[in-house]
This record gives sequence, C-alpha cells and structure tokens, in this order.
Amino acid sequence: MKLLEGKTVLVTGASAGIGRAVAIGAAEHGASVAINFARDNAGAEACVAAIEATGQRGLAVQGDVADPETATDFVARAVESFGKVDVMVSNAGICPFHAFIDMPVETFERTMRVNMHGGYFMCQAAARRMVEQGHGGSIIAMSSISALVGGEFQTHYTPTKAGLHSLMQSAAIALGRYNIRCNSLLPGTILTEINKEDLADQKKRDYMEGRIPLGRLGQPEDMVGPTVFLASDMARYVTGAALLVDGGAFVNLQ
Ligand code: RM4
Repeated sequence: MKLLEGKTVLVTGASAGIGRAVAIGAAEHGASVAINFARDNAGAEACVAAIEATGQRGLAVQGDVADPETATDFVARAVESFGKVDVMVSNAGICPFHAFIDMPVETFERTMRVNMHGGYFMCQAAARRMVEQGHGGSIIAMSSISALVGGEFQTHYTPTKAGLHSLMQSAAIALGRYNIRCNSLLPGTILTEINKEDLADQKKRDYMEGRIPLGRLGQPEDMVGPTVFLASDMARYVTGAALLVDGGAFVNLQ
C-alpha cells in the first residue's frame, strides 16, 4: 500500500543517514521528493537517483539550513519542479560532541543555527506555502530522544532537539486552523555519520546497545515507517504529538 501517492515531500539534510532513508522511503510510497543538502553533492545525486529508481520524481537543492534564505529557496525550487508542498521533514542537524566546560562559542552557535534556527526557518517556509495552497499539510521535525534526556558531551545539542519538539507543539496550535499538522519524531541512537566517530569507541557502543530492550542500535531505515505515517493521511488527526523511535531506550532504567 502506497501512503503518499501524489504527494510532494521535502526533506532536509538528505544526502545521507536518516534524511536519505526517509526521502527514498517517501518515494517508495508514491511521493515526488525534493531534498536539501549542505555539501555532499555525490551523496545528494545518489539519493535523487535512488528516488527516481522508484519511478518517482526527485530534486536536490544545495543550501546551508542555517541561512534563512535556504528555506525560502528550497520551497520555491520544489514548487517550481513539483507544483506544491504537502510534507516538510525538517531533518538536517549536527552533533559535534564536545565537553561543556570548554565548549567553543562557535561550536555552540553553529549547532544552534543549524539545528534550531534551520529547523525553524524550514518549517516556517513550508507552512507559508501550505497556507497559500489552502489544502493543509504535514510538518515533521526530526527531534530526538535527546529532547527528553541529556548527554555529557551534548550540552549544545540536546537543547536544540528539545526546542524542535517544543516548536512542533506551538506550530501545531498556530497552524491547526489551516489543517497543517505538526509533529516531532524522537529517534534514539541511529547509526549514521553523525555518531560514527562517537560509537567507534567500543565501550560506548556496548553501553548504548545495552540500554536498548530491542537489543540493537537503530538503522536510518527504521525511521521511514514512522515518518511516512505522520506524513500520510493515516495520521489525519495527529498534531502536536511526539513519537519515540528508540528501541525502548528511553524507558529502560532497569
Ligand atoms: C541522537 C542521540 C544519539 C546520538 C546522536 C548523535 O539524538 O543523542 O545517542 O548518537 O544524537
């Protein structure tokens, strides 16, 4: 069953990892998909090729989400190519692990600008277009389990994930009158480039895996089903919600 037939889905940070998996998954469910990427041209091209291999249309637009114009340009290019915007998946994010006490100002500010500011601009640009279109839409912020719990080397990062979760709650109220739904996904530890170096430490990896009732770290493809659900009309009465996709890690105290 294809849940996104005829929809246009936009995904940020989609040259690799969760964004790539979600973009291809949306195409497999019948959507035309536009992806944003920052630097990885080859990865973006490969993602569009995989989208088109499903028989759907794909588009890659380069841009740094920390720049507000990237959001307006991304939406405009998607509308130019596909005629509308039905779904925005705001996924782009960074997590340069670093200790709190000597956190460099630039590392802190860059993480805020990409994750929080970028997410805000992308969701706002998509909402503006959806309001103009007048037929609702779905906005999904890729928050994190880290919206709900801390990380010693993530003091700059966890507030951005909590912020994205909170943004979806407020945007859900602001946009409900337009039938635009806003929800956040809270991935657990999903194996991607963002944590490749961190999890190269076998002791850290064993600890993280040991916390997960399902017994394994996540894969980017584990995020496809939850994203497609929230993007689809199956979630027509779901807004302001948050969905943990973490193998049970969050609830596992003992
Ligand atoms: C996630 C979560 C994971 C970490 C990545 C970088 O939100 O904190 O544990 O590996 O970020």
